[in-house]
Amino acid sequence: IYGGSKATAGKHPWMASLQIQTPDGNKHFCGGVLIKSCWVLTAAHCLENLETKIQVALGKQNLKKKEDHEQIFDAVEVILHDKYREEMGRALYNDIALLKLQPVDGYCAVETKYVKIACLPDFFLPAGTSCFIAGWGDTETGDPSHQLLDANVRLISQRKCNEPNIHHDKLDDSMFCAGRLRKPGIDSCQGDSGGPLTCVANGSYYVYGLVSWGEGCGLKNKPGVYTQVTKFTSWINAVIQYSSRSRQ
Ligand code: 4AZ
Repeated sequence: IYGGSKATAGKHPWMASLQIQTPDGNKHFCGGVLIKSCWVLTAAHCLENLETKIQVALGKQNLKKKEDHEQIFDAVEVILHDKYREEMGRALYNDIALLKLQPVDGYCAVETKYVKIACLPDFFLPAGTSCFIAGWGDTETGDPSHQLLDANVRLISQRKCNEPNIHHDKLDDSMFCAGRLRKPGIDSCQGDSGGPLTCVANGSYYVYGLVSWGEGCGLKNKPGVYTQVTKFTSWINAVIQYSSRSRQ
């Protein structure tokens, strides 16, 4: 996160860190968001070409420390959207995927002050709405953050974002952009991918977007681009239902 600040413990309890095991310990590679006890939503581009086992850490603040509130799971299923597509030099389309967690002693995520489920949106919010982005990705120093950082961004209209000087018709309806056009330098970046853009509506937090792509980070007229989660709620529900049925 560029232009962010340290998030207090429990502020983003649906925030997940996706990690791969390496010889010198686990390594964070993408964000994710808990949407059901055994399911984490993330970006498809995080999971393509991954051979190794993925672990999902919940309830984390500092990735460098073992923390009392953390809950760690292996991923047992990885489901990428069948229309996920990367067009070189252009955009990531339908950039969404689901991870199923392996229960530990019969349970996946257990709700606590530090681990909670985010709501899925069934509505579209107007341009100008203020939302949060959070993650452990690169900061303006050029290095990723061990501490979970967050920042406030505003939703930008499709029409505005597709203007020639901004993202020039690269956006389709599977994505939207958000940032601070008058205050560049507040943005998501590499390592934040797959993590949530959350907005508050009628008193609850909704995972309205997933960090997907951009042109650099924090650059003027290059707001970050996010997967439009509302467009995928039927896909999400169908994948989860199908997976549960096929296991009975
Ligand atoms: C990336 O490389 C990336 N500024 C993620 C988000 C943004 C740019 C790049 C948005 O994963």
